[in-house]
Amino acid sequence: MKRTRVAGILSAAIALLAVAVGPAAAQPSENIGIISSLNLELLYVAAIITVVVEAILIYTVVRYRNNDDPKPTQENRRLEITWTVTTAIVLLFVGVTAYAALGSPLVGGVTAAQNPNAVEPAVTHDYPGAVGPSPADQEEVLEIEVTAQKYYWTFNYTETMENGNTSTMVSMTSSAGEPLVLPSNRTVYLHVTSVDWLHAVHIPDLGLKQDAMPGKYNTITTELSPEAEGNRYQLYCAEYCGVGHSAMLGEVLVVSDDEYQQFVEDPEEFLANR
Ligand SMILES: [Cu+2]
Repeated sequence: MKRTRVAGILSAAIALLAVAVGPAAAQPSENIGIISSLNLELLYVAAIITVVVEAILIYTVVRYRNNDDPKPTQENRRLEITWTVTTAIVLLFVGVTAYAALGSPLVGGVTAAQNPNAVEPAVTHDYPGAVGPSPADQEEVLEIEVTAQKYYWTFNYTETMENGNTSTMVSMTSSAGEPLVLPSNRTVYLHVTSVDWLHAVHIPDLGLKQDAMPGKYNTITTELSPEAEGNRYQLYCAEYCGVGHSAMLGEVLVVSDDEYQQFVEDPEEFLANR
């Protein structure tokens, strides 16, 4: 049975591809690496399906072009099982690969369930939703509060003091042309919120996107690769928020850990030389 064979080949090809698609080339952040790999996997599978479907279509048109008396297909159980099972395999593949990507904190955000013993997040507003790092990672994780407001962004570089309160080391605003400065090779937590209404932070090249909601924090995380050092990335507002929305922009500047220490010690001096 030809159709069964085609379905078998298709299923085998999808399974092979799922194994064969390796990690994408060096990316500026782990987040965008995961998203790009998922896109590629889905694209390869979609390309194979397109070729198979078009081949069957063209074959059918050519093969039966002189049939002046076509008969409708009567019940064909084998055909029905084939197209049901093939579709199920494709949907399962899409679901499982997408779930694997979305389940990562780098794509789906940091949740309390993933950090059950999390320390208090270093945030300045009394809003719920922010998730702090686990105690073992507390020293290593850099926490930054990203606050949206009509029509600019505030970046608060925060830390937890010994008495448990949050102190802000540095505060920068996009309206003053100041970038969000991120060190490479270090886990960064961005606690995203808004003080008026809905906005959304979006840094497409780094694979970062999250809603900024009033009265609530959403925590996202990233780790930037050393190849991104010295680069600037565009930050957008991705939620239509009013007349100033299209100008609600910012920049992300990636630096080395040493440069980041210089920045925290004297932000004005550091940024003046950039
Ligand atoms: Cu907006």
